Amino acid sequence: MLANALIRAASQQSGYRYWSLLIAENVGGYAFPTYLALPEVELRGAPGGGDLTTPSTPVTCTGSALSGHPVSAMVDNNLSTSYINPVNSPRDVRVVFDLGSPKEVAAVAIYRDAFTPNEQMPKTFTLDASRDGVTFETKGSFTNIDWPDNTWKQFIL
Ligand SMILES: [Ca+2]
Repeated sequence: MLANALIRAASQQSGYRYWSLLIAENVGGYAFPTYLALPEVELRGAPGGGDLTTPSTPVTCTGSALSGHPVSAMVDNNLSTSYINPVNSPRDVRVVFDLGSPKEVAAVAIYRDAFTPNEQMPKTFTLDASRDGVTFETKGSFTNIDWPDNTWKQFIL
C-alpha cells in the first residue's frame, strides 16, 4: 500500500521543468518593424509572486538574436536590456526556459521598456509546459495584447 502510494506520488510529480512562450506574431503583424522584442520575462509561482527564472536560467529561442540583444537578456533582471529576434515574419517563435526541476507556474509577466516599440512586442502567444523539453502542452493562450511603456503585464494561467 505504502509502495503504491510512493509510486503514484513519483509519477504525479507536480510541475514542469520546461516552460515556453510560443509567440504567433508581434503587435506589428506583417508590417514593419518586424523585430520581436522581449525586454524581461518572469515566470511566477503565484500571481504577483516571485520570479522562478534567474539570470542563469538557460533560455533558448528559435531564430536568431540581434547583436547585443541575446536571449539571456530577457531573464537578466535588467529592465533596460532586451532580447530581440530579427525575424522578417515574426510568427511561431518559441522561447524555452529550463527551470532545472519541475515547478508550477501560475502566471507569466512581461515587461516593455520605453525604448522598445509597441509593434515589436508579442501580440499573441501561448504559455506551454513540458516535462522533457520536446513535447509541450498549452497552459494558457493570450491575444490582442497592447503594451504601455515601462510597464509589466501579467498573464494568469
Ligand atoms: Ca532584460
